[in-house]
Amino acid sequence: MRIEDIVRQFQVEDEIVSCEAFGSGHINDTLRVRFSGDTPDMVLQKINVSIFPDPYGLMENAVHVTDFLRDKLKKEDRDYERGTLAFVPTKDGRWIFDDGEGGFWRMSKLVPRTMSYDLAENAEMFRSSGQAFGQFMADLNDFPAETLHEVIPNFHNTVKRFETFRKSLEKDVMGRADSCREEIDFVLSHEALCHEIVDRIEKGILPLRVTHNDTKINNILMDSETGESVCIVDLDTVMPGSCLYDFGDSIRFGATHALEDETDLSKVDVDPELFKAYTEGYLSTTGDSLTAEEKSLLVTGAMVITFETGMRFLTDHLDGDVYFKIAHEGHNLDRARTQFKLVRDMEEKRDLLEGIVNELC
Ligand code: GN1
Ligand code: MG
Repeated sequence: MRIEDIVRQFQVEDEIVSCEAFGSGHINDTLRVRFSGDTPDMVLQKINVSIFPDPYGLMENAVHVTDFLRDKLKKEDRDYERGTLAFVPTKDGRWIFDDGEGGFWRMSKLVPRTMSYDLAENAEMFRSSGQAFGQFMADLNDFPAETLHEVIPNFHNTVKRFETFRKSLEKDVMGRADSCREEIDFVLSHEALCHEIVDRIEKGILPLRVTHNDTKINNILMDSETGESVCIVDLDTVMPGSCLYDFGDSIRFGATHALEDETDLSKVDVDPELFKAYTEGYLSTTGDSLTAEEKSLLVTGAMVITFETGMRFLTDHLDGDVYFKIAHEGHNLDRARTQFKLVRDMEEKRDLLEGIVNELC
């Protein structure tokens, strides 16, 4: 089906003027669509159903969460027009258009006058992203978690991720294991890390909250003039989880000056100043809702999710790149290497990072 015909299924009247690839996600295909007339630009996404097998459940979550947030923003006199995503229904009133060829599409309004960044331009921007993700969690504190579909079961179950890694290593379908022994050994020697959060959730020591689960800085739209955080996007993985994964994932991706796939590992490390800025922002909005246990495990959370993400990239490299989109052969291995370098750096800087958290708590 042509893109024009797909766009026409949604409740927009004007004609398409252009359509271009948008954003830097690794899973879904994302397009920015411009129209003639007054119709604002839209974001059209093809949901990757081999990863999200229940696109209807996924959209039910996303619409429920954005409606909930919009109501709250309105009541509290905050920017409800730009502060949360607005999805556009199809002409027959659904949130998904099934093109009959395996494509499941959704559309949302592009949030005007915003930009997203793969790296924070400065500490202030990163602090603002911490505030926004903390606020997101605080805003969803009274969201009815039991109504959410678990779109990807065990998404951040690091112990299960480790088992999956081991199976892929045993199979070694691409015959790649020999060429990444160092990275494999890194994973195998860090098995204990997988239990830090999972075991505490199971024992009831850590609470489950409604979490975002993909808190990369590029999942926040920033005001193009002021650089302030405006809107959190990519609500596909909003599910019950631990805030430690959310906090940690932001640190993993953003408290460094290197991209996720940087090949010069000497550039890959955690910048304590960025770490401090994010933590300050996050704690300013999560406030009293974090438990003492959660606060004491923030650095651990960063290490666990960085390790988990590296392990997922390495698993996909061994599997033959069937999950994350790649731009070249070995791309997932490059990504795994940056993550493991970050874990090593966090291990070295652990006391320093813990000191920063203690000062701020
Ligand atoms: C994927 O598609 P994207 O970039 O939003 C992945 C996240 C990873 C991230 C690594 C559903 O997110 O879990 O942390 O790549 N999303 C899914 O950059 O697996
Ligand atoms: Mg995502």
